[in-house]
Amino acid sequence: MARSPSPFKRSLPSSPASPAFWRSPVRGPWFTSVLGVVLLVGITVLFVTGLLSYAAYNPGLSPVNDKTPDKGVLGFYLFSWPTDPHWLYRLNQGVHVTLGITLIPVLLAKLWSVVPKLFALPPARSLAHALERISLLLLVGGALFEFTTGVLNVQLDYLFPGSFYPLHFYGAWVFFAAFVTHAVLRVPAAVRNLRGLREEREEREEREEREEREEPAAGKPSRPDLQQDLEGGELVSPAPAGATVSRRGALGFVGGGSLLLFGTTVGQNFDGPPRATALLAPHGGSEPGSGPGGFQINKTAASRGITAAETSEEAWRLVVTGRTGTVRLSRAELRQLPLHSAALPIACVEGWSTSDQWWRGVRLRDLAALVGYEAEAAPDVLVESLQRHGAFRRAALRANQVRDPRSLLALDVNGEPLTPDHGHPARIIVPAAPGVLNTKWVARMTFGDLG
Ligand SMILES: Nc1nc2c(c(=O)[nH]1)N[C@H]1C(S)=C(S)[C@@H](COP(=O)(O)O)O[C@H]1N2
Ligand SMILES: [Mo]
Repeated sequence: MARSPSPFKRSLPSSPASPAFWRSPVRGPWFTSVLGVVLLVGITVLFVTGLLSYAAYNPGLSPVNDKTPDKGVLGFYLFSWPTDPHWLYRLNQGVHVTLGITLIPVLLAKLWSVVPKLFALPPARSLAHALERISLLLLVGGALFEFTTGVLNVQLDYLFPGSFYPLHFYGAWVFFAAFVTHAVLRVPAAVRNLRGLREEREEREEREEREEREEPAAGKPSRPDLQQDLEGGELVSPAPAGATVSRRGALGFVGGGSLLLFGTTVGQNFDGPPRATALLAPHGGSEPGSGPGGFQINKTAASRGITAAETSEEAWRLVVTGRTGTVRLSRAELRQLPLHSAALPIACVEGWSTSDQWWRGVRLRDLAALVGYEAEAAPDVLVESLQRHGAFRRAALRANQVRDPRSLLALDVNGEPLTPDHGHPARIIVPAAPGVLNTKWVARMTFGDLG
């Protein structure tokens, strides 16, 4: 039986450099412009919350909290992270991580929508065109790098401990420089496209209404794709395959993906039943259980090599050093000092946080007073844990954090002594600070100006 030759087979180009190679009818300026405008807003928020998160880590207290070389140049904006409002880091990091994860489908769809341009030949038509394409490589590479390192860090428990910060931080600057260049070049066109398309649609609807009233058209002729005439019209396939979904439908699909990621992530910012909905969020490798210590645990005592022998009443002593020398305190002696309470959350850089917990312990500024500092003139402090290996066994706090009356060396949480996993015999808790500064199993505190 003779078959009629397919009209496409012959003409289908095999090279991705040819526009006709790309056949999805979804590609076009509208789809790309909508996604671009969403990313413009979203990535700007990611950049700002990211820089703030970095400031909250106190990288200026070198070389303890962060060892990124050249952070002095890129960190020109750094400032003493405030202690108010006490949920500041919880909000900042919740937005940074949740929004970053939610934007993944938008980013992927945006890259997909412009992928034909990646293959366009010649590679450069002019110097300006060459520069633009290089900036696009930095943009795409930077976006993939920032999203990948971010997700790996959140999901895989600090895959690059120590090196994650410099990677993500340098990457953010490179990426954002390319992003700003791209936005300056492209946003005007995206906005014109969206505005033009809306006006065009309104006009057409009016015209169609009028036509229907005057002479009901039988079988309207199909219109050419108007998007070809817009900026970025070369994205429209010259040989589109049959549509399986409308452009709006495709956008809805992307939005649905984002909503799904959001819905399975956002719960990690809350205690109780919402946390169980955070299917995609890692749980730090341990179940918090119930009772006073029943809130999220990042690293367990066992996993950090903390033993019952070294935290016992007999063995453990807090060593506090300052201007007037060194003081050693047992847990019983710490309990003789004035004890204060504060309701504060744990908010991890990974993007999970707890509600406020009731902490009770000795004010950091009262400990500073034991070694020769007026409470109002307390300096920075270096806090070191019993932990011998691994990240986060020591952290530095700034004077403004030490002086805040809610900053405690906590002995109890929610009315009971700390559990081993939450830092027994004593841990730091500071308002508005990232969890990483709330050192557990504290052994030594050294007061003095650090940098
Ligand atoms: N000694 C020590 N303290 C530590 C850590 C650690 O690994 N070792 N992890 C920190 C991090 S990253 C966080 S988010 C909080 C978590 O406290 P939690 O386990 O009580 O919720 O503890 C901080 N204190
Ligand atoms: Mo953390």
